[in-house]
Amino acid sequence: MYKTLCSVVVGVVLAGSLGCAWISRQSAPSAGTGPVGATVTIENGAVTPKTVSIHPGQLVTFVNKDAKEHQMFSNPHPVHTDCRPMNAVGKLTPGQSRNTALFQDVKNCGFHDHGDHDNAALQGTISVAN
Ligand SMILES: [Cu+2]
Repeated sequence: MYKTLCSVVVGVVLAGSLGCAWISRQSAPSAGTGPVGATVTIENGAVTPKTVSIHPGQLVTFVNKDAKEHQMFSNPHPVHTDCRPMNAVGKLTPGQSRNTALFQDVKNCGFHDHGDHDNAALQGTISVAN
């Protein structure tokens, strides 16, 4: 259908190729560039995986499959200022899940459970890279 449309556009307008390029870009499916870059699961008192990799413009989903509440925030404790998109997760009751905000800066973002901030099993890193 788009091919037919493009032929018409090329026949009528000298700049038809530009129009066709625009149309194919609009109709192309997104290929692995959706907003959800990774998922971190909290289960049996630990985060899995400990490190996830995403691209700028993506977010991470945190899922609490543990039996207790967890409060997931950016490092460093207690100010949580390194990677503010991380702080959108916050408190997760058992069974709850929430997304971070979109990460834009290329950097490594450490996170921890604010209620158990020295527990290495509840610490991890979101690697944001192009
Ligand atoms: Cu904290």
